[in-house]
Amino acid sequence: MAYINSTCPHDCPSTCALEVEILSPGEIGKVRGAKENSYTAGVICSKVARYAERIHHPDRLLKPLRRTGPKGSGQFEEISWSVALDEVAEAFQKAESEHGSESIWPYYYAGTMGLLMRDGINRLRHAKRYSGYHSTICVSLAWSGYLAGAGKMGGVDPREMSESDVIVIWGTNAAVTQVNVMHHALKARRNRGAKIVVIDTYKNATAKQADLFIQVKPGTDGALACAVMHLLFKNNHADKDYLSKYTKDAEHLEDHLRKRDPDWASAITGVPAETIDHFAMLIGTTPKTYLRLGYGFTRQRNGATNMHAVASISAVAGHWQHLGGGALLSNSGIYHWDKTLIEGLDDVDPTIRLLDQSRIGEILMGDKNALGNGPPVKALLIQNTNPMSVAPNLNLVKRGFEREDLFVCVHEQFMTETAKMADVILPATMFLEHDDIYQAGGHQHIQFGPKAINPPGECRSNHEVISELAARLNANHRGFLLTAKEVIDETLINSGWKNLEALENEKWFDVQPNFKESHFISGFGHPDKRWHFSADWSAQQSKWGLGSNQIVDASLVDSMPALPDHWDVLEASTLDFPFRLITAPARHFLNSTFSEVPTSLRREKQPSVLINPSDALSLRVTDGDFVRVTNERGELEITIEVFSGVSTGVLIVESIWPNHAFKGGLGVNVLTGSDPAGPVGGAAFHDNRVQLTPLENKI
Ligand SMILES: Nc1nc2c(c(=O)[nH]1)N[C@H]1C(S)=C(S)[C@@H](COP(=O)(O)OP(=O)(O)OC[C@H]3O[C@@H](n4cnc5c(=O)[nH]c(N)nc54)[C@H](O)[C@@H]3O)O[C@H]1N2
Ligand SMILES: Nc1nc2c(c(=O)[nH]1)N[C@H]1C(S)=C(S)[C@@H](COP(=O)(O)OP(=O)(O)OC[C@H]3O[C@@H](n4cnc5c(=O)[nH]c(N)nc54)[C@H](O)[C@@H]3O)O[C@H]1N2
Ligand code: SF4
Ligand SMILES: [Mo]
Repeated sequence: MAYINSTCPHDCPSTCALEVEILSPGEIGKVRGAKENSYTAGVICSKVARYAERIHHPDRLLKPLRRTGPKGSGQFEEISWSVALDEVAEAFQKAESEHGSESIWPYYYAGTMGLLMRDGINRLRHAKRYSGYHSTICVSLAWSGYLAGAGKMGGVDPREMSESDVIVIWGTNAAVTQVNVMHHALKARRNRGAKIVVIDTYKNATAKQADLFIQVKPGTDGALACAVMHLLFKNNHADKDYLSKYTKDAEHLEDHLRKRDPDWASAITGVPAETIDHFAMLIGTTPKTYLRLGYGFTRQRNGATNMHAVASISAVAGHWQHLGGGALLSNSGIYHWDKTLIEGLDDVDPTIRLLDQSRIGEILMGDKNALGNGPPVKALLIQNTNPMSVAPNLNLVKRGFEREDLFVCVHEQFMTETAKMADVILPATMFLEHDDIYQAGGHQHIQFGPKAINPPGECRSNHEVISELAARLNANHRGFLLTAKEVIDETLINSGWKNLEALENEKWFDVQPNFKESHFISGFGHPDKRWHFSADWSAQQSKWGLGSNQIVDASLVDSMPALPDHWDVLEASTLDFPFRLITAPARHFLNSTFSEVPTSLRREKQPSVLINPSDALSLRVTDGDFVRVTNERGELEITIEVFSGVSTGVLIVESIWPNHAFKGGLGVNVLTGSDPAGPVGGAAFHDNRVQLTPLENKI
């Protein structure tokens, strides 16, 4: 059978190079990882290996639908594409004429990471002066912290792990969320005896494979990093030559860290001082230490400062200079894209307001501050995201979506929780049914994903929908008139890459910058080319295009410590809410995607909360018991799973299960908060205080 080359479109740093078996013009068979791709190396996750189950799922949306019952009732009737698009355009024109163009909010995220299908919605937004979208649900805490130090989003080639002697997997459950990291790390252990260190809040699937597992209390990585750097200085493992040549404020840092010793950090992190000593000695004596930095540890209210502190370790030790040494959070800054055609960047009006993605609840509920004191949001166009499940403060989000005066159009592959709240639903293609181009966050390839089969029913791609809406809304831009392939080809050329034909022939472009650049030997990204130990947090605000005080309170940003530290702004436990809850990902779901796939559902079994045995004992609960988890924002009924790999006082819920899996009709995000964290906003999904009470009826 014929295999075609493609790319996994999902929101995962691995962006795997795929080979997909095509059985007929409308059917796929097996999906496997491309062996020849040096990062994918033939390894993909099990969810995508059985993609046939998702793409040929009997519940795919196949026709446009119009709501007939009350909002959220799930009552819809089929309509034609032209009627559906007319109705959407009419609703947008009405909102615009009554409340101004900013009352329409295109809302999207990374359900597909294809540059055209994901970001093309911005072309419509710019052409029509619709409200802008400040993206904070995933990377803003991590990136702002890293950028404050490095000045550029890039780092050491992940394939260089094969040269590393110590690999530190910091705050990412890589075995679950980006399996290829584990593949490369385990290979280094096999081939050269590299040690794998995992730093996490519980003994997750990644920690189980570690040589050294350091279990921290949630939100305390900044303290751990400070003590490690304290010891590097004290043990003469700080590289003084490197510090003077490549960094700024090293003396201040050394001075500032004098009091931040292992005992100080131990009290904050819960990690024994001897373990901190051992870890600092290990990396202090191992030049080839590779920090693979994750997103998980930054989903805390102090996440940006923690990222900056942790990433500073590589600079203090001078690890960056060595093959196999240094750090990687994301490579997204290495691609010099010119996205003018995709996003309509030649038509930007900087006076148009930005709205915070994570505060969709407040925004829909008319919170003046969240609306930037502008007009209410009267219409939403939603692509590639499922906020009625994944957004924080979900009770508020639901109330917002229930507003009778809000018009909602959702372009989707399935009848998601968000689609159920829509007035008009449009059926969307999947990645093998449209052309798109991809860049990787966790490696360095540019890849193409061609249209390989015909879409089922009447599904249309995001690019088609945006272009057809543009025609009805009199939005003008060349990008609306081109085919997907034409936009991709021109974008490649305008960005200085070879064209699409070359990409198809070569399968992928490996665009890893050379050693000197990846290791910042030719300088970091700041104008002075140095690593900054003293973070300029308000500069991050302007870098992210935020006007003063618009998204994050200026006083919060002013209170951020410049030098690495433990910033004490966590949602600390109280007598009423004695537990700290982390809402981590599950292996067989990807955010809310795949929760419609039977095998994924079967393997995840049921939503459950992991609890330490001694906490279970004192609450008199045991495996399989039903409990209620509550906090100031909401409550959830869920099953108990006793697990000694969780610390006392900490609870873990793995996954974003669908809302309907819970008795109250809403999922885990009823417990998470949407208050914007510094410096640029961001949801602290793993920073929640909660109470847990046993329920009478066991299941
Ligand atoms: N199977 C699967 N894969 C996925 C996803 C999924 O949902 N499922 N999601 C995708 C997406 S959108 C993203 S952004 C990436 C995210 O992938 P990751 O970078 O792995 O981020 P998270 O999944 O949020 O990280 C969860 C881990 O962070 C730990 N953690 C939480 N708080 C702290 C802390 O304060 N300190 C430390 N050291 N650890 C902490 C949790 O215990 C948990 O093990 O994964 C992608 N891949
Ligand atoms: N409690 C908790 N909540 C979290 C997190 C957490 O760790 N804990 N993680 C957060 C993170 S990191 C992220 S990134 C967000 C992610 O949240 P989302 O971006 O909402 O991701 P998904 O839930 O996977 O939803 C993506 C949707 O896009 C649709 N889709 C896919 N491809 C296409 C396409 O080509 N066209 C159209 N029109 N639709 C498409 C899919 O069918 C799916 O319903 O969730 C966040 N929410
Ligand atoms: S590991 Fe990530 S990129 Fe690779 S196939 Fe799975 S979801 Fe896609
Ligand atoms: Mo994410």
